[in-house]
Amino acid sequence: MATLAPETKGSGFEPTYALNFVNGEWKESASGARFESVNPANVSEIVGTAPESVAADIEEAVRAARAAFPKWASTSWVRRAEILDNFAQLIKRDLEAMSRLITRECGKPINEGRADAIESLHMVQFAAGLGRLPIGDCISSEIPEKDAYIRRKPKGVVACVSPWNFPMAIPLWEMTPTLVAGNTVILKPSEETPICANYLFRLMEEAGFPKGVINIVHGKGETAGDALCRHPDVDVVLFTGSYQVGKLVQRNAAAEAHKFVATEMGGKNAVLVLDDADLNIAVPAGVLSAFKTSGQRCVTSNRIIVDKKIVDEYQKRFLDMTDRIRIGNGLQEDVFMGPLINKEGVEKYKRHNAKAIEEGAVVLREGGELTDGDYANGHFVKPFVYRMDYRPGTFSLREEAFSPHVAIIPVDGVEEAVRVYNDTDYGLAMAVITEDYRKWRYVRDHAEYGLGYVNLPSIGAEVHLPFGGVKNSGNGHPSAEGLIESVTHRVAFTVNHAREIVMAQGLSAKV
Ligand code: UN1
Repeated sequence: MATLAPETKGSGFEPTYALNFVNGEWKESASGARFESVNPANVSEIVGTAPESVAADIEEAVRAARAAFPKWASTSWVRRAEILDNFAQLIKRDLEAMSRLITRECGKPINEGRADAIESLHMVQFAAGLGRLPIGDCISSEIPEKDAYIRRKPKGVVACVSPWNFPMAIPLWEMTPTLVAGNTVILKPSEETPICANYLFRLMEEAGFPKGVINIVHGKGETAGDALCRHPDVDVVLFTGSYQVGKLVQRNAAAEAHKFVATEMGGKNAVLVLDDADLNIAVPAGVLSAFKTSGQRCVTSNRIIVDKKIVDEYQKRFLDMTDRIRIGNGLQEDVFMGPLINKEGVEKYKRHNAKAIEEGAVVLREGGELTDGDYANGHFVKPFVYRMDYRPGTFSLREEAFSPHVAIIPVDGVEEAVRVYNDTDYGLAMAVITEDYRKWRYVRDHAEYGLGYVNLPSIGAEVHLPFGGVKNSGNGHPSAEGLIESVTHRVAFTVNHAREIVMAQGLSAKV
């Protein structure tokens, strides 16, 4: 039975002992219960523990966020941005510690842990920069003496629900534009990565956010997350996670007319390798898209759609590169693929692999769990690679596996490549590999996605772009750069400078 190392027990300010942070105070949940967060590369290592929150904790957090809202909303954008800038400095100071914690808690290799921490830094810097940008527009009126403005106002109390695969960057995609715009937040982070979220809040407290402006409540999705998203005094829910849960959140939120929900959900993304592709780009683009984060990004490609003129050569080179992938504990620098997050992740991977075989996959690399030696204590699996001819309605070509599971699908020409790409209910990320500007333009205009790439993998978005998808991947309200639209109202405001009333549209002002 695993035990917590003595040096990791202690007060609320130790990174391994997460607490809720509500109204400027670190506290246990009302239930007093706690849960463990383990390292998926070695499940006998407890990364830390966190409170198991209940509805009473949510109630308190929403009340605190509501009470803090008026003062925060009337603080200037510049001042709010300065606090975010303090936060950015602290992230810089702690970058390496954050990177290692990310790797220990969610398993991704240290290079990816660092990328997550750097993406976190970039997000905070970007949000701080917004504080000195225009917050609206000045528009002329039909009547010369009238000035019309569009101004952005914060919406109020914003609930943020974040996943484990980017345990620092995604909470910050959600929270930082929200905060600079003058809203107050309550974060319910994934129960897989509470320690990363706790770390962020320790830094945010140090950065100097006033009490009640930032709140975190740990716990399970079905209890804490559900109570938070359903709370009638929450104005906005920002959700990143699975389609099934996102849909439920949207449905429940419809009970309140004022509540707005932005969802970022899954993807069944693809790399489209066209007949003129440079294979020196196409092969690594495929490998990175399929296997970075062990296939656990929502922008992971489970499909590589390859023109049949080059598919044999592509397949050979793709497999050669796949065979060079090192799998192991992500704290070792040369590891490319860490473990899956948990047992359920492994079960899902196996289910998808079995289904592909049942549907006629020609298996090229059989994948499977790694259980010997150092692998025995973690959720390690190998890449599963298969070739499959396209048939409409094929489960394994349409449903997200969230694991290193990838199909090579031969097609005939760019139009068929796009048709095959579009045959899924998702629409998040798409990459096309071609030297022909006419072809990528065709793909740009006919494929369904929120993030498109040419001669790149389907992963690796930067924070100064909107991040979101279409169809079942999201409800059209992207995160990161795109978030400000979801957390502000654009109000119309018109001022008359004349000494009489002159109406627009020729409307008579005579009484
Ligand atoms: C996710 O896929 O869950 O675009 C987030 C990327 C990262 C974020 C991915 N910047 O790959």
